[in-house]
Amino acid sequence: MSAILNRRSVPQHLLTLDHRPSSTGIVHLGLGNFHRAHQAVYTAQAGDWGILGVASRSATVADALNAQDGLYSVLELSPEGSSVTVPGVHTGAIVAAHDPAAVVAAIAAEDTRIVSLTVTEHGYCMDPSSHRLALDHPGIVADLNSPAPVTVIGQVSRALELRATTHGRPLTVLNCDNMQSNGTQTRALILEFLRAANSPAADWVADQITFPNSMVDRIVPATTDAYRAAAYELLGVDDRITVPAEPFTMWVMEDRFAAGRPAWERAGAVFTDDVEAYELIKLRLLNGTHSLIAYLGALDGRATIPEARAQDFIEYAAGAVLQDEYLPSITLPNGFDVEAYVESLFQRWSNDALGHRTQQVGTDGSVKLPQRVPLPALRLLDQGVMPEHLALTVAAWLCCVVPMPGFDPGPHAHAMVDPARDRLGALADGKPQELVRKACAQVFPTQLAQSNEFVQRVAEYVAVIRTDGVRAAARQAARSRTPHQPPAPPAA
Ligand code: CS2
Repeated sequence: MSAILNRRSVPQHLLTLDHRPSSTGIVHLGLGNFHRAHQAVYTAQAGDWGILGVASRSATVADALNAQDGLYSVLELSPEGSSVTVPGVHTGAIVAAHDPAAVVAAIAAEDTRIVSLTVTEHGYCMDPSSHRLALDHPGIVADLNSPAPVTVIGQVSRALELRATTHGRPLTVLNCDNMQSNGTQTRALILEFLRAANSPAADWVADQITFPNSMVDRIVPATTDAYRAAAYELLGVDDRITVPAEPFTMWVMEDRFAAGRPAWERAGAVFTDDVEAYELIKLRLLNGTHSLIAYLGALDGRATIPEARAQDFIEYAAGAVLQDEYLPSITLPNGFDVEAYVESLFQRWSNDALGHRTQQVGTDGSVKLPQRVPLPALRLLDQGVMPEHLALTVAAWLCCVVPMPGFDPGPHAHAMVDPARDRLGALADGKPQELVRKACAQVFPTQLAQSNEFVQRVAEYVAVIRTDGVRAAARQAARSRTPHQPPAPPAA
């Protein structure tokens, strides 16, 4: 049996932080692959800031991380080659579902200066129509009456309350999920929770706690045995929890930290007040287009994003949704080279050494698409233009996760996990028009769900995918496309 990765067996030259961190300044909720290939990598390069990792439910990563002395490897993969590093920045790991009170205590500890979050879009318990806290969410209902909260919003809120009533030290809550205005939204959700709980700490939180907005970016697939074997080749020891990642990485955030922060700029993080523009660029051009590639790809039998993107009809649809429908909805920061950015996106989606799966990007569409599709779609609808490829995105998603009777979307679509799958599945027996109308009402903000023309167009694409296949639907969208006209230059 080969040796396990730990402080004794790790090849020292691969360690980013060469000593065990002396204290825990950051409590991080969401110990998935993304955090471990992104924020943890930046933190390891930024000095002596330890991270306590909190897994939400599964003990797999937390147990392995503890057994490996807080170590794991990041396996960087590209067609040019592969390499591995070991950040070495975690001081331990716990599982929230096993011990919610320990999570509250860790966030409330005096030494904790930042609580950061990658709990995915559905970890925030938002009402899809209003984007406010879902006060009827069973977890929120329970947390409003319990000292051992089960939701992330409940855990952070109760911990802030505890800080307020004990040592009173400020803290930063840093959302690192793909949500628009992620810091501002988190602040609103936490204040809503505290006010609904009649907590006297609400005003203290509003004053003392900062919630910087941030944009995070790195493509990070799920770990498989093939990645573990590749990491073993480079490490010479076994790492049960290696994280595969692309070489590209980007992090842009507001510099509003109430109790200090690591020098993340040493690792290339950018601090700016103009985060919203970067968030929109990332959420729409990358994530929005990614969703379309994933759903079209899965319906076309493609296992990975690079295989999907290599199909001419998908490359065309990706270019169309990006150029005609997402890009015009964004005001670019001064000096931003959008052509180079778009070219780099297509290159990143072509990384076949990474093999990012369509199933992974297609997972959780009911909570990802509301962050990506509605505002750009409404903007065009207001101008009298039908956003054909956004309608196709929604139709392809529905065909993947709520296939109508007699339609088999294939194995990659079946493998997509979606919190709304069962709820929406009950709608599959009706006509496409009914299915789409009810599904949009459950998932999207009211304004989009009530756009009859949009709902009608999505339903048409659902019907075409079902009877003639995804390629026929993409051909129809290409024929109906309204290419974006850049605004005319002002008259001299
Ligand atoms: C993807 C993202 O799964 C998805 O929806 O679009 O996880 C994407 O890979 C990352 O945001 C890249 O930074």
